[in-house]
Amino acid sequence: MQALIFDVDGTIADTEEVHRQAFNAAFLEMELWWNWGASEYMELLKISGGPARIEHYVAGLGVAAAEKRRLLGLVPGIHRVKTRIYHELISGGRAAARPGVMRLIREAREAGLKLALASTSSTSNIEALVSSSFGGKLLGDFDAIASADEVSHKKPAPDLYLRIAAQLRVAPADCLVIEDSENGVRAAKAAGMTVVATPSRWTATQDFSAADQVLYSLGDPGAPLDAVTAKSLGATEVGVGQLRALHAARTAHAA
Ligand code: XBP
Ligand code: MG
Repeated sequence: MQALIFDVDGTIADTEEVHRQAFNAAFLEMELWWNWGASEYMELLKISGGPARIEHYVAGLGVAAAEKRRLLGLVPGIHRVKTRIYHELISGGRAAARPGVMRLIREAREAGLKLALASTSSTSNIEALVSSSFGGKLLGDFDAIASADEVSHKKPAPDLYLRIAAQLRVAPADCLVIEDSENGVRAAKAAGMTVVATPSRWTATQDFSAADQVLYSLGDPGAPLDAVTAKSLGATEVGVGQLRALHAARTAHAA
């Protein structure tokens, strides 16, 4: 294993509640009568990418075809308003880092692994989140940051992960990915990488059978792994050693 790649939304921080609030605030600001509740948003999260998510929602509205076309024409503007509001909310520190993420980034850096972020969201959203929830200097810890802005096919297509591997100059088989969603796991697996799923409350009902390991937390001294997981991993938190073992086991299995 030579590189550790983190998905962003839902993986390094629980951002989806902030995204949901930003979508709803944008709908209000643009005088649309939409409001995405938590359970509806859990369903909509199966569509990667904000613009596509709004389009999917419009397609399901019971309105005349001409009205649907008009609403679809508004999507880019709605998403721009949503992104502005998301930046305002996120810079207020709304999304806390998930347990173990900061620790694992530090340990991976000390172990000489290459580090990257891969998100379906935009580069500006990634920078706003990392600056507000991790301290701006952490951005410098990443050897590559890739976002949906740079690829034509979003997760579950492998494009974003293949792009990251190329930027890192590491073979996909030598990369391990941490992801919170089924689309993300499928994208990384399609790219030929080892994948550890860390479902969030928003993705807990999705199918993670394609993942090489499913963990509900990476663990931290203050938030140790549950006893069953700790016993199977031989540790109360996931460190570089545990990830190396997972990667080796998957590589041996694939051989
Ligand atoms: C999660 C997504 C994004 C966010 C919303 O991305 O699918 O669409 O939900 O952000 P990740 P945008 O792959 O990082 O989990 O509105 O900017 O798309
Ligand atoms: Mg995610």
